[in-house]
Amino acid sequence: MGKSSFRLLNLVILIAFPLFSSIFASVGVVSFQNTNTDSPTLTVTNASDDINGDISNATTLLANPGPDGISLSEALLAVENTGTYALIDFAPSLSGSVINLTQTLPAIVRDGLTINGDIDGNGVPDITLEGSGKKFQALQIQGASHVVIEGLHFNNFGAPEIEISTIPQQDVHLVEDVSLRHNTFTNCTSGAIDIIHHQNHAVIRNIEIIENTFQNNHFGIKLTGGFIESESDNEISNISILSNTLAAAGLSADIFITATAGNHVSRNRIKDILIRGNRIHDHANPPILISAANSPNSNDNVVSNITITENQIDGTPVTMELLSVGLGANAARNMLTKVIITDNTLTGGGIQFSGATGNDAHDNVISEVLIDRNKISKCDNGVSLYAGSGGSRNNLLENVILRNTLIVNCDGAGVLLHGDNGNSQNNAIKNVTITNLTLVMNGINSGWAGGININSLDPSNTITGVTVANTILWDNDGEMRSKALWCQPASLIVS
Ligand SMILES: [Ca+2]
Ligand SMILES: [Ca+2]
Repeated sequence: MGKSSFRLLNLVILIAFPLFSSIFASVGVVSFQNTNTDSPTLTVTNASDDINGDISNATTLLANPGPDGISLSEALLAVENTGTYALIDFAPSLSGSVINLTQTLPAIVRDGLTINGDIDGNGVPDITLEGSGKKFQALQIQGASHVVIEGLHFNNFGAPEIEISTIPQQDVHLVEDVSLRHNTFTNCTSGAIDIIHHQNHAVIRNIEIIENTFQNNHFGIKLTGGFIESESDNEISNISILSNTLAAAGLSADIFITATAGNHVSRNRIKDILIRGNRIHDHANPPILISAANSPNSNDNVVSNITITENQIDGTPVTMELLSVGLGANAARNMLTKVIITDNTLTGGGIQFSGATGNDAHDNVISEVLIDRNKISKCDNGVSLYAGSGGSRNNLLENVILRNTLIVNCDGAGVLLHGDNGNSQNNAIKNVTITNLTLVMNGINSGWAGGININSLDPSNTITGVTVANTILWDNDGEMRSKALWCQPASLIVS
C-alpha cells in the first residue's frame, strides 16, 4: 500500500471525527499519523486464534467480537483492514496465557501498529505465542513501518519468530522505524528475528532491538540483504541491537549479518549497525558473525560502519568473526569497512578477521578497523587477522589499529597476523598498528604461538607496514614470533 493511500485513510478518519479534525487541522495529516494519541485500541480478551467476530475494521470488531471476545488474530485482521495507527493490548485476565498458534498470525502490512503483551509494564512478557515446533512463522512485518512489538514471548517455532521484510507483492520498497523490545524468543529452529529483503532496490532501516531475551534459537538476530539473484541492490541500515541477553544459540551465530546468502546476489549494502551492551553466552559458533558476502558468485556487496561495543561475550573458538567473503567461491569486490570494536569483555574466544574464504574469491577488501579497549581471555587466538584463505586470491586486509587491549591466557597467539599457504595467493595484510597492548601468558604449551605471531606460509601473501609500540609482553610462550619462512622483517617496526 502506498503512502498516499495510507494518508487518505487517515483523512477519512479525520472527517469522521470533526472534533479531532479541528484539533489537528493546523498541523496536518502527517502529524496526526505521528502523534498516535487518538488511534483505536483493541484489547485482546481470549487466548484462542479463532476468528468469529466482524473484522471489517476496528469499530465493527469492538461492536461484534463474536461469542468469545477478541482474539489476537481478530485484532490483527481488524487493524489491518482499518489501516490506521492502532494499539493492540491484552486484558489483565490474560496475564500468563499461552496462545497456541496453528498458523502464522495475520501479517502486519499497514503502518503504525503497536502490540503490547507486557500487561503490567514490568518489562517482562505476559503473553506467550506457542508454535509447537511447527514450520511456520509467528509474526510477519511485511512492508509496514512505525511498528512496535513489545512484551511477547515467542516459543518453539520452526520458522522465524518475527520476520521483517519488504514484500514484492505490493509496491512497497521501504520499511522503517520498527522497535522490538522486551520480548523473549526461545526454541526457534530458524532465526528468532529475521530481517530480510524479498525483492530488489528496497530499504529496511531504523530498526531497534532492545532488551530482549533469546535462548536456544538456531539464530538469534539475522540480517540478510538477499538470498536469490533478484534480491540484489538492497539496503539494510541503522539497526541498533542494544542490551539484549542471548544464550545458547546451538550451532549458529546469535547475531548474523550478511549482505548476501545465496548465489549471484550483488550490490547489497548493510550499514550503520550498532551492537552495544549485549550479554551473549554459551555458544559453540561465533556469537557474532558478520560477512560482506556469504555466498558464491556474489559481487560488490558492502557492509560498513559497524560498531560493536560494551558487550560481554563468551564463546569458542571465537566470539566474533568478520569476513569480506565467507563460503563464497568466485565472489569478488565485496567490502567490509569501518569497523569499530571497543570496550568488550570476551572470554573463551577472541576476535577474528578472516578476510575472504572460498575458492577463487578475489579482490575483496576489509579496511579501516579499530579494535580498542577490549579485554580478551582464555581463547584460542586473541586477535587474528587473515586477508584470504581457502583458495582465495588477491584479497586485502588493510588499515587496522589494535590498541589498549588486554589479551591473557589464550592457548594460541595473543595477536596473530597470518598469510596462508600457496593454495591461496597474493592476499595482503597492510598497515597494522599495534599499540598499548598487554599480552600475558599466551601460547603456553602451544609449540608455535606467543604474544605476537606474524606468519606467512607463502611468499606471495605479504604482511607489510606492521608497527608494534608501547606494548607489554609478559610470560608468553615466546613474546614475538615469526615462525613462517616468508615473514618480512623489514616491514616490522618495533618501538
Ligand atoms: Ca472472537
Ligand atoms: Ca509483564
